[in-house]
Amino acid sequence: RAITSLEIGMQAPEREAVSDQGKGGRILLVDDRPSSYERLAPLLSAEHDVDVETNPSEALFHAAEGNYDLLIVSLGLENFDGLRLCSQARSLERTRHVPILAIADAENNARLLRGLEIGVNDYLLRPVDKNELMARARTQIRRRRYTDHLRDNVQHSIEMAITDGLTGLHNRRYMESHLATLAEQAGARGKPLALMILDIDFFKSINDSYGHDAGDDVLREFAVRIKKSIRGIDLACRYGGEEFVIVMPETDLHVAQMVAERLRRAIAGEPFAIEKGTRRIEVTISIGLSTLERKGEPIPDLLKRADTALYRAKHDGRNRVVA
Ligand code: GH3
Ligand code: MG
Ligand code: MG
Ligand code: MG
Repeated sequence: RAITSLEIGMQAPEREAVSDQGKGGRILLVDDRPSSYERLAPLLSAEHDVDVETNPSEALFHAAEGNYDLLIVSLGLENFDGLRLCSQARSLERTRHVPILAIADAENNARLLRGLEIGVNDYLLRPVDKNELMARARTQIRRRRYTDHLRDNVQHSIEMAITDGLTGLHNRRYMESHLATLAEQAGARGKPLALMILDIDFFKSINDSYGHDAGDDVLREFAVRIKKSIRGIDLACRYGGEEFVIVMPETDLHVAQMVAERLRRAIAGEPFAIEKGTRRIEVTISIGLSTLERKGEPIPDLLKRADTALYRAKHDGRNRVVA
């Protein structure tokens, strides 16, 4: 029986988790007692890459910069509070997901419990048993790799769900879920909001004359030019086949008209390369503009007005901006 791609996708990480021995990890050992780290570091080094940080005030920085698979923190440090380091590591973006293995003295139960509360993943009691140290380090490193893998998969799925595959712009679903928020924010802050629908003129005849691949080239290049002409806070998406929408927060009609006109010229003024750059063709677009008229105005009304304006731009001869 053939294995389906779905099964492969589901089983791969589990297989990896089983076969991954948790060896060869990058470990940062934070410990300022020579009697302790001089014993632990060589043990760990037999299987892993180990850095020792004996200066506690540098430890967080070191941990954030070093891309570690595991932090081993000695809680009984002489000169500083290991627990505080653990809690800081948990709140810092760069170290949030790095597992922490704490080493504590048996008599200091309260500190140990506190450590587990703030996100220490596992602990060892002194005197540290060699086999226990190695096994717990491996377990944490293995889990870290597995959860990294899962997180990458989830992130990838989310990106796929909100991105248009052809152009790399956001897709319609993302735009629609975001537009309401942007409109609400604009309303609440008393700021303007502009929206434009851009539609390639006679796109069907580009496909008919030069083929579907050439049409796709035009769509991709169009998206590149859109990205170049908008700000970071603007939201651009491929709304449908050869229709795009740009939402511009904090932009009034006058400014939006200038942006739209600049974009129209950026398209009409520079021919598009197709057929692997061997041919260049003229492309024009029409743009319909609308702005938020009042607080709480329904999004469909905003889109409808831009669409009506676009229809007029087409009707009036194309290659133009209508508000
Ligand atoms: P107008 O100036 O009125 O906008 O005319 P038009 O030809 O651009 O408009 P129409 O809506 O009739 O045609 C749009 C065409 O876009 C039809 C469809 O085959 C094509 N199309 C839609 N999505 C894609 C795509 O992803 N790739 C390519 N190459 N063509 C596409
Ligand atoms: Mg059309
Ligand atoms: Mg069109
Ligand atoms: Mg169209």
